[in-house]
Amino acid sequence: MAECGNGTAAKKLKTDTDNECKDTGEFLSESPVSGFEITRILRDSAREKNIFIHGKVKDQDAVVILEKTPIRQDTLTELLKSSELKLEMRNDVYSTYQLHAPAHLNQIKTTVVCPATEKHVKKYLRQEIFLVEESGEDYRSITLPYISKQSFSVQWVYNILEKKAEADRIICEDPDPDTGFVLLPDFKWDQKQNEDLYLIAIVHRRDIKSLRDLTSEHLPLLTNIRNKGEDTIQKRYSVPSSKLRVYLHYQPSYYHLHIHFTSLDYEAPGCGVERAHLLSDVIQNLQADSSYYHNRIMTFPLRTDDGLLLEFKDAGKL
Ligand code: GTA
Repeated sequence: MAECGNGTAAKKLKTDTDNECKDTGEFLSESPVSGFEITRILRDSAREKNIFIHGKVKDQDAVVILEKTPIRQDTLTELLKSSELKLEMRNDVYSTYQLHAPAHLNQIKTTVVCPATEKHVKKYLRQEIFLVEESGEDYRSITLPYISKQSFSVQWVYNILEKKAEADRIICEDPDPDTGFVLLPDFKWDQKQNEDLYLIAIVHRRDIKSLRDLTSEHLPLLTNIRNKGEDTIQKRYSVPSSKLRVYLHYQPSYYHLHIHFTSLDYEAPGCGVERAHLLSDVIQNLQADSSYYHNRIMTFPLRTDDGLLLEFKDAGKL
């Protein structure tokens, strides 16, 4: 693992020969999804080519996400050469086929959440969404009490910071307790191609829940993450800062400060204006006004049965 900013030679993206599941070790002898019993489809998208399924694994609730991965340019020649084609139709100069690719070029990214809580299930269920306007006072009287008792566990974050999980995936670390962070691939990115590059920087400090807690005191932390994160990504993946979307979510799902680094060419879930706040804007706003995020009205989307939406309704705010 490199120190942030001291990125070493560009990391090789996975090539054909790396492709036989060597990146995570080897094929599992027991698949965590083979005994999965489907309860219901939470949502699916033909355009995004993914499906979110709720079910049970050995009596435990689980969510499984299946997602077709992007077609990689570096495997095109092999894909076209070594696949079988089944003709669907031919008409004049037009013809369509089913291409049966070799297994190692035909993977489906699979995410398993098990045991899944009811909150996980609701998070992935397709639901109507509503915009909420939250003043600083609303945050302190409605949101903060709610998230203090209802938010997702951040144990996975502590596991990363303490090197109990994903230690071998860390791209770089700045260990400073005040301005330090860990940069690693987000679990939505399979690291096979830069087109959908997605990394997250997780701060070492454990006292910053979200954007709302940030003041000018945190500017050294934020600028450190921006500078070293962008520098490391440039050196490691040859992606310049002008091709990166660097942002924070409000509301986040996990209330431990983290910053999203995604490829500008990739429309990551949650990168829309109603949820994403560019890190460079956040830095400028705090430079202009230290209590900007303490006081301003924040607008964000909530799903129909999100408990926080109910709290806003009960308080007569909707
Ligand atoms: N490396 O264990 C982890 C881990 N977990 C549990 C979450 N993340 C992790 N990364 C690593 N290891 O980008 C990542 C998430 C996310 C970030 C948390 O941490 O992938 P956030 O607090 O702002 O919460 O960010 P957010 O954005 O709501 O989380 P998430 O999970 O990305 O959900 C947003 C939407 O993305 C979902 O509603 C869903 O539409 C979509 N989505 C979520 N997971 C997937 C997936 N696997 N495939 C496709 N779409 C997905």
